[in-house]
Amino acid sequence: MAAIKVHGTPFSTASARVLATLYEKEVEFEFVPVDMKAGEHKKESFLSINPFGQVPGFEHGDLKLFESRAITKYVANEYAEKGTDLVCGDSKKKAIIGLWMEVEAHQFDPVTSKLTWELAVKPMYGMATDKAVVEENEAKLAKVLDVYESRLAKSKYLGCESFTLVDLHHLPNIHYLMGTEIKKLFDSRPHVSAWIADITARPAWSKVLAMQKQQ
Ligand SMILES: N[C@@H](CCC(=O)N[C@@H](CS)C(=O)NCC(=O)O)C(=O)O
Repeated sequence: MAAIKVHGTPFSTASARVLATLYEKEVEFEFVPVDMKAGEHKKESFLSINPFGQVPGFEHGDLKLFESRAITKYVANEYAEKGTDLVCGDSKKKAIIGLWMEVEAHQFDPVTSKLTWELAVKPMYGMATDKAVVEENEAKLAKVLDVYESRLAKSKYLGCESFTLVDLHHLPNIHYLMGTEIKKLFDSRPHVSAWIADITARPAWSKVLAMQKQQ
């Protein structure tokens, strides 16, 4: 069986999503660091994997993929029998999981990515945070989290009663935002707060954080 290669950096939220999935599925892979500061992701060798010049890139034999959520779905299905079942249930349950994956991608990710950029990434590079962008997206996130609070009051995890890709996809942005003033939005919602404590304690996620520390 051909080896899996993940091209990226564990600090990138999209790369971290793929790494967490591989660790959950207990699938071996080779990590190929991409030096984004040196612009390696815009060079021809990387563009042959992701023509948009963004990490992560993924290779499994002659299969080349990009877009983190497409990669995590491939890994979860290809290795269905290994590690954690990340897609649980019959087709109706899978439809609900699909729905919440769309919610993460279209409601949660756009606002949390902006907040992560403004509050976690920009300060690391000595750049000034745009307070207006924070205010606007904080208000949007509060509304999204109200929906999550009500969903999590009825279901232990967002997709179904067990941990799935839906929950995993949230981990990277939550990780960054828990170190910022946005933490208060999560902490003030008891079911959201318990869900975050649960999903961030997963051993697979700790392995991604350990990769960040090694870089
Ligand atoms: N939707 C893409 C987003 C990929 C993405 O935005 N990657 C960022 C790092 S998290 C990147 O490569 N940024 C550099 C750039 O856009 O030039 C995915 O989920 O894979």
